Formats: sequence, C-alpha cells, structure tokens
Amino acid sequence: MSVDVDDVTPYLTPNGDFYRVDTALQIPDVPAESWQLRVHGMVDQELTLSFAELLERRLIERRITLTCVSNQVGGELVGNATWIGAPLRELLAEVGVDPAADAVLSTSADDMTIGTPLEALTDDRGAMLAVAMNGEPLPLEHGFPVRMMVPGLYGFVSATKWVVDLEVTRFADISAYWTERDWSEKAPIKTASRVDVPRSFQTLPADEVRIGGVAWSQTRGVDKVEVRIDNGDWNKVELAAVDNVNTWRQWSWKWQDATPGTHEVTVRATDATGYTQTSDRAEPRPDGSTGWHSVQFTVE
Ligand SMILES: Nc1nc2c(c(=O)[nH]1)N[C@H]1C(S)=C(S)[C@@H](COP(=O)(O)O)O[C@H]1N2
Ligand SMILES: [Mo]
Repeated sequence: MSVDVDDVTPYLTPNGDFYRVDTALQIPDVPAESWQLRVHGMVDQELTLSFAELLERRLIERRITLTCVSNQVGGELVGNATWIGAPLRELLAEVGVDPAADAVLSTSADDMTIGTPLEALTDDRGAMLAVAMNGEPLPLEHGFPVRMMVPGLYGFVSATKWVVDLEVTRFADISAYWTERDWSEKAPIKTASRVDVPRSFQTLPADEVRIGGVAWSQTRGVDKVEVRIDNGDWNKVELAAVDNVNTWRQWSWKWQDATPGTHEVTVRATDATGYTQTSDRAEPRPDGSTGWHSVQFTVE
C-alpha cells in the first residue's frame, strides 16, 4: 500500500499528526463511564446506549481517509487511519427508521450539530460509531470516547466527535452548525490529488527527480494519476496497491530526463467513474475546493 519515495505522506497517518478541526476552544471531557448515546426521532423505538453496551455490539475495522471540506488544493486537512467501531447501519436497523426520514442530526457533548444523509449511514459503505483510531482508544482531540466516521463524506457533515445524540429526522426540518454558515447540506468528498515531494522550491539533482504524493476519491476509488512538467504531456504515474475505495493511494513518478532550471509539476487524478479532476479552481465553500495542485522546484 506504499510507494518507495522519501517524504511522501505515510500511508497511515499517526494519531499525533492527524489534522484537527474543532470549533470548541476546549476539548470536551467526556468520561467513557458516563458516556451515553441517545438514538431517537423518527424511529420505532428509542434507544440509549452506554459505552459498555456499545463495546458489546459487533465491531468492524475499516481504513478510511477523512477529509475536511475546508481543505485547499494541496492542503493538509486530510488523513488516513484505521478505525474500529459499531456499524451505524445495524444500530439504525435496530431502532427502526421511518421511511419518510432522510437525515440524522448528530449532536456532540460540546453542542456541535451535524446533519448527515440517512442513506450514507444505512448503505453498505461501513459508517460507524468509532471507538478506536490506529489501534488506540480514540484520542481526546479526535472525539473520545465515541465519534462518527462515514466513508465518502466531508467531516463537517459526518464525522461528529464526542457524539452523544442521534436524531433521525428530515433535512427539511433541521439546520446544523455549518449549514447555517452557508456550507452545503450534502457534501460528498471530491476526487483530489496532491504533490508531497518535491516540496515547494526544493532543489534536486537531475538524476534523482522523484515526484510523489497522494490521491483520494472516497467511495469511488482512484483509478489513475497523471503528472506533467511545466506545460508538457501528461504522464501516468505508478500507484500503490488498492487497499479499499475509501482510502487514499500513494503515487510516484520519476522524471527521467530532467533538465536543469526551475520547473513546475502538476498532478491530476481520475476516479473509477472515469471522472478526471477539473482544472477549474473553486474555493472550499460551499462544498469543497477543486483545481489541480502544482509545485515549483529546481533541478541542478
Ligand atoms: N464535535 C465536533 N465534531 C466535529 C468537528 C467539531 O468542530 N466538533 N469538526 C468536524 C470537521 S469540520 C471535521 S473535518 C472533522 C475533523 O476530525 P478530526 O479533528 O478528528 O480530524 O470532524 C468533524 N467533527
Ligand atoms: Mo471539516
């Protein structure tokens, strides 16, 4: 699952390096012993779960690349980890969801509200109430003791940390923290790619111009990554083996006949639906940035 290029972002992001987005200035202190999750709203029977009861459920382990909608082209608000948790699909089946519902409004211990399309929690993508990250209990900053993880959706519509309440509802009847601030209600992650090496303005010897990075297209999967030098032809790069469609793929390419001078490398990815990233630049608001990432470097 890895390519052999120095300084490419590691396949699994260590917990301590995983990006963070918190609206709260102080991380909420939620002891596992007193944690409870209430599941209610448009359901046949409400349910309240303790942490011990959650752990008694069937747990699944999945590698999932989480991405923030605020990530700029080439940005760092993306990370890949192994998560363990209880499938939300099973929990929602148990409480019995009203067919008229189309959303779940989740609330955190710090009163963050997030609306998620119900379908993403009940289809087979593996949405979960996560309790572990890379083999450790969820770190405090990443939502201890329990957070939501939903492959394929930007964090602001899915990844509620310190989650304590799930209300099955309808989008028409709710508003949530970010959607009140002009961000999109439904936000599938866009296909994206990034150059990690060389770093901007790095100088490389002509016989060792190794280019590398990551590309992601959660739920669809990355099929192809191409790079070009300056305004030259596109070159297909080497991709690391597929883990699953919900994780990023590392890629690498060697520029064989590198010429001395200052150059720019540009990357673009194509996902398994055949869609190639557009060069049109869009800002993150309201539903995620678009555009190709470029890095300038010098060959000696
Ligand atoms: N309670 C709470 N949950 C939250 C947030 C938050 O600020 N508070 N930020 C969301 C956003 S915008 C993202 S991208 C992810 C980030 O998760 P991380 O901080 O573990 O990387 O969590 C989401 N869940
Ligand atoms: Mo985010």
